[in-house]
Amino acid sequence: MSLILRRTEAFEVSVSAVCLQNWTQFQSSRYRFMNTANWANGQKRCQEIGAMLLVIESGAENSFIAHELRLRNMGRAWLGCTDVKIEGEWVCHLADGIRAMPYDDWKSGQPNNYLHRQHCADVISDTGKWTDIECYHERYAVCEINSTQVKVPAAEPAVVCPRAVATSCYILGADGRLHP
Ligand SMILES: [Ca+2]
Ligand SMILES: [Ca+2]
Repeated sequence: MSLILRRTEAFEVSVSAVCLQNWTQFQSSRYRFMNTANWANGQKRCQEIGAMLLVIESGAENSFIAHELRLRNMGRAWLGCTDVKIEGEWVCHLADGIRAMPYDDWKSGQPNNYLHRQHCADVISDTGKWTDIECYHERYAVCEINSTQVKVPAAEPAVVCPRAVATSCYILGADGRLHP
């Protein structure tokens, strides 16, 4: 019984180790850079791959993301943060719930809630500065997974791990290290 359980755990770890190669790492987070979508659809696509829209928590992370966006020729990307519920009260959607915005880098004059309908936040890759805009706009979706809470959904391996790649999976040994 316990042997079977251990084998299952090892398999899950091996799948995560391979699949997460498609993600870009910075500190304790991994990111996947997706196509444009409106805010709600961007969040939905991230959730479908076990992630959430990017939430930036430090100046270092902000600079990293702006740089990665520029490398990909991506102009503006969503942040997983809105003030749609209470105007001016910015909150961010994390895997374990909604929290007050942990960090901000608003562009001068932003957020301005122009025409009283700008309730989603985006980051501009050129400067790393943020603006509030209408949530229906199309922006790149950057999905983020915190490595400390990695949960690769069952559907993910079939999509991103071709059979040839899966043969190089790693097994988590009893010593806590990954082995080929
Ligand atoms: Ca607003
Ligand atoms: Ca604005």
